[in-house]
Amino acid sequence: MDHDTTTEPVAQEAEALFTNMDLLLFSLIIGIVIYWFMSRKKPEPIPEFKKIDTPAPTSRETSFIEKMKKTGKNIIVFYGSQTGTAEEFSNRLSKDAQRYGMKGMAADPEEYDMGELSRLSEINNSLAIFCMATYGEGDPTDNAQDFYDWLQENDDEDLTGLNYTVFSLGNKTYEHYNAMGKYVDKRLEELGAKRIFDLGLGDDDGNLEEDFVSWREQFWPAVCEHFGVEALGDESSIRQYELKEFTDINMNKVFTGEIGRLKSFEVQKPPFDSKNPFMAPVTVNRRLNKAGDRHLMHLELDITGSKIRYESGDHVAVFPTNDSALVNKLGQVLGVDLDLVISLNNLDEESNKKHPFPCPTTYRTALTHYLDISHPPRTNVLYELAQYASDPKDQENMRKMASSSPEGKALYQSWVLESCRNILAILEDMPSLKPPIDHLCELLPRLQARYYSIASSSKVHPNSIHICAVVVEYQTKTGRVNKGVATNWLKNKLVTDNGHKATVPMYIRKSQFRLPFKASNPVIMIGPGTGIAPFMGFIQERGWLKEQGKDVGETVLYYGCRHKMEDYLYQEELEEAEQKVVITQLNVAFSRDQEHKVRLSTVYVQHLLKNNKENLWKLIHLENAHIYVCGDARNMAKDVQTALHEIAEELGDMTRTQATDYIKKLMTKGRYSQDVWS
Ligand SMILES: Cc1cc2nc3c(=O)[nH]c(=O)nc-3n(C[C@H](O)[C@H](O)[C@H](O)COP(=O)(O)OP(=O)(O)OC[C@H]3O[C@@H](n4cnc5c(N)ncnc54)[C@H](O)[C@@H]3O)c2cc1C
Ligand SMILES: NC(=O)c1ccc[n+]([C@@H]2O[C@H](COP(=O)([O-])OP(=O)(O)OC[C@H]3O[C@@H](n4cnc5c(N)ncnc54)[C@H](OP(=O)(O)O)[C@@H]3O)[C@@H](O)[C@H]2O)c1
Ligand SMILES: Cc1cc2nc3c(=O)[nH]c(=O)nc-3n(C[C@H](O)[C@H](O)[C@H](O)COP(=O)(O)O)c2cc1C
Ligand SMILES: *[C@@H]1O[C@H](CO)[C@@H](O)[C@H](O)[C@H]1NC(C)=O
Ligand SMILES: *[C@@H]1O[C@H](CO)[C@@H](O)[C@H](O)[C@H]1NC(C)=O
Ligand SMILES: *[C@@H]1O[C@H](CO)[C@@H](O)[C@H](O)[C@H]1NC(C)=O
Ligand SMILES: CC(=O)N[C@H]1CO[C@H](CO)[C@@H](O)[C@@H]1O
Repeated sequence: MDHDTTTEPVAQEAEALFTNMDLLLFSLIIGIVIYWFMSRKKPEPIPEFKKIDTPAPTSRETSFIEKMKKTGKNIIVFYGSQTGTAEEFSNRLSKDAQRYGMKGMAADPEEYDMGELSRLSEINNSLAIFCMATYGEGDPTDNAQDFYDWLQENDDEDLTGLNYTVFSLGNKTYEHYNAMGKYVDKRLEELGAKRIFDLGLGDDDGNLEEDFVSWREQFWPAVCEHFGVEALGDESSIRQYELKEFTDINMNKVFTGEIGRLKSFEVQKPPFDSKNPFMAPVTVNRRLNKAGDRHLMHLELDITGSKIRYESGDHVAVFPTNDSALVNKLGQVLGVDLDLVISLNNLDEESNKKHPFPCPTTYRTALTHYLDISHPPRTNVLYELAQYASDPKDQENMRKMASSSPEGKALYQSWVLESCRNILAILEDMPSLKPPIDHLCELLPRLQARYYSIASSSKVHPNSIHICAVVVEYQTKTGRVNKGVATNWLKNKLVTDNGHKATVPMYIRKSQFRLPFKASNPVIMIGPGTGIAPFMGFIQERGWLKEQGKDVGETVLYYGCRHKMEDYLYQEELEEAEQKVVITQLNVAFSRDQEHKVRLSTVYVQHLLKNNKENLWKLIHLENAHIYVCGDARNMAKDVQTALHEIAEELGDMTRTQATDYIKKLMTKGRYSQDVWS
C-alpha cells in the first residue's frame, strides 16, 4: 500500500533534467522536477517551424565564491522561485545593498555549487540571504530542488562562519504554509550557520509585497548594525537596466516572441521545455457547456513527432500572448512608437541576467509576449513610477499606496486590488502619470506560463493533450471588462486560421497527482467544475486498463456543476463510462437547479460525500481507496477536507485531532492528493 503512489518506472527514460537559466518562466505548481521523456517508438516528422539556434556559449561560473571575489560582492541572495516573485525580491534586495555601501548579487541556486556555502566566510562581512517559495505539499521550487536535497542529505556539513537570513514566500491557504523557507532557516542553523536576522514569512493570500517590505525595513538596519555600516541615505530609485535603441538592425536578430533563444526558420528540436516550448497545433477547440453566458472549452493539442511524453495527472504549461488591443492602448497612453527596436541592458555587467526579457526586441513584442500587463501591479512598481506623475496629488497617492501606513495599505487594497486595476487602468485614471516606457518595461513582472491539468490519458491519446478550461472574463468596479490572458487567447485559437493550424507554445510539467500503482485499488475522485479535468484522464486510463484485462477497482466520481442542462461538462462521456462500468459510481451535484434558490442538502460535492458516508468510509478505511481532489483551492478543497474529517470522526469514532491526523496520514502516504488552484 505504501508503494501505491509510485509512478510507473519511467524515470530511466528521462533524458535530461531541465536546467533553469536566467529567466524563470513558469507559473506555479506542486514543486516537481521536470523530466523529458524522449523515447518513442517511431520518429515522426516534426512540424515545420522555426529552428532554435544553439544558445550563445556562455561560460557560466558555478563557483559563486570566485564570482563574488572577482566582482567585489559581499552579499549573495539566493532565490527558490517558480513564478518569479522570489526572484524579483532577490533582485531588489541585492540592489538595496548599494544603499548601504555593500554589493549584492542575486543567484539561482541551480546555477551554482551550493556546497561552497561553508566558504562564504572567506569573504569579509559576507551574508547569504535566501528568498524561498513553497509549492505543492511543502515542496521546494524546481530550481531549489537540488539545494533542498543537498541540505537534507549532508548531516556532516559544517556551516560555522556562514551568516544568513531567510525570507520565505508562501500562501496561508495551503496546508504546508511556508514550509520551504522554514526548513532552510532551521536547517542552516542546525548545520552551524548563524542567523543574523529573523525568518520573514510572506503570505501571498494576504499582501506578500507588504510582508516583504516590512521585513526588509527592519532587516537592513539590523545588517548595518551587524557590520557596523551606515545607510548612504539615498532613497531614490536606482535603475537596473539602461536603454539602447536601434534604428538600423538586422531584423533576423530581433526577438519576436521566442521564449528562450532566437529562432531561425527551420525545424523545432526536442527536448521541449520552458526554454524551448513545442508549438503544438490545435486540433480541437469546442465549447463544452450547452448554455449559459460562460465559455467552458475543450481543447486538443497535437504533440505528434515532438517526443513529448506525459502521464495522467500531469500539467501542460502554455505560454499565452497578451491582448493586442491592450498593448495598443498602452502605446497610445504612453505616446510611443511600439515598433521601435530596443534593448534593456543590465548596468551590472557581471550579472548573469543581461536583460529583463529577451533583447533586442520591440516594445510591442515585449508588452505582447514577455511582460505581465494584465494583473494589478505591485506596490514597488507604483513607488518607482510615482516620480513620473506631474500632478503632486497623484504622486502623493502613489507613494502612499506603496508605503506601510494603514491608509496607504487601505488605498492600495481598494483602488488597485479590489478595483482590479491593471497598469493601463492606472495610467488612464491618473492622467498626469507619464512614465518612460523603458522604465515601465523594466519594472513590470514577466508574463507567466499558465498551467492546465491534462484532461486525457496518454494510454488512449499518446499524441494529443486535452485541456478543459473556463474563459475568465469579469467586470471590475470601475466598469471595465477584464479578460483572462491565457483563456481568451486559447478561446480564439481556431483550428484553422487562414488555412494554417493555430499553434500553442507548450511544455509538460510532471506532477505527483497519480493513479494508484495497483489498478485494483479503488479511487475516489472529487472534482466540481473544471476540476473534472484530470479525472477525464484518469477515467480514460481506468477504461484502458479494464480493456487490457486488468482487475480494476472501484472508480467513484463526485462531480458538481451549476445546472444539469447547461454546464454538466462531458456528460455523454461520463454516462458512457458509467454504462461500461468504468465509472462504478457517478455522483453529480447540481447547485443551481433548485427552485427559488432553496439550498437543498445536495448542492455541492461535499454534501453528496456526506450522504454516502458509509460507503466512502468503507472504501477509505477498509479498501485502501485513494482520494483525489481537483479544482478550486479557496473554498471547495477545504470544504471537502472538512467533510472527510467529519466522516472520519463519525464513522471511525475518532476525536477531531485523531481525524485530522488520520487525514494527514493519508496525505503523507499519497492516498489523498490534491490538484487545486485559485
Ligand atoms: C496546477 C494548476 C492546474 C490548473 N488547471 C486548470 C484547468 O485544468 N482548467 C482551468 O480552467 N484552469 C486551470 N488552472 C488555472 C489556469 O492556470 C489559469 O490560472 C486560468 O486559466 C486563468 O488564466 P488567464 O490567463 O485566462 O487569466 P489571468 O489573466 O491570469 O486572470 C486571472 C486572474 O483574474 C482575476 N479574476 C478572475 N476572475 C475574477 C473575478 N470574477 N473578479 C475579480 N478578479 C478576478 C484573479 O486575480 C485571477 O488570478 C490551473 C492552475 C494551476 C496552478
Ligand atoms: N475564488 C473562489 O472563490 C472560487 C470559487 C470557485 C471557483 N473558483 C475558480 O474559478 C474558476 C472557475 O471555476 P469552475 O468554472 O471550474 O467552477 P464553477 O462552475 O464555478 O463551480 C462548479 C461547481 O462547484 C460549486 N461550488 C461553489 N463553491 C463550492 C464549494 N465551496 N464547495 C463545493 N462546490 C462548490 C459551484 O456552485 P455555485 O457556483 O452554484 O455555488 C458549482 O456547482 C476556477 O479557476 C476556480 O478555481 C474560484
Ligand atoms: C500551485 C501552488 C502551490 C503552492 N503551494 C504552497 C504551499 O504548499 N505552501 C505555501 O506556503 N505556499 C504555497 N504556494 C504559494 C507560493 O509559494 C507563493 O505564491 C509564492 O509567492 C510564489 O513565489 P514565486 O513566484 O517565486 O514562485 C503555492 C502556490 C501555488 C500557485
Ligand atoms: C578581511 O579582514 C581582515 C581583518 O580586518 C583583513 O586582514 C583582510 O585583508 C580582509 N580580507 C579581505 C579580502 O578584504
Ligand atoms: C558573521 O557574523 C559575526 C558576528 O555575529 C562576525 O563576527 C563574523 O565576522 C561574520 N562573518 C562574516 C563572514 O562576515
Ligand atoms: C494565494 O494568493 C493569491 C494572491 O496572489 C490569492 O489570490 C489566492 O487565492 C491564494 N490562494 C491560493 C490557493 O493560491
Ligand atoms: C488575445 C489576443 O488578442 N492576442 C493577440 C496578442 O497580440 C498578438 C500580436 O500582436 C496577436 O497576434 C494576438 O492575437
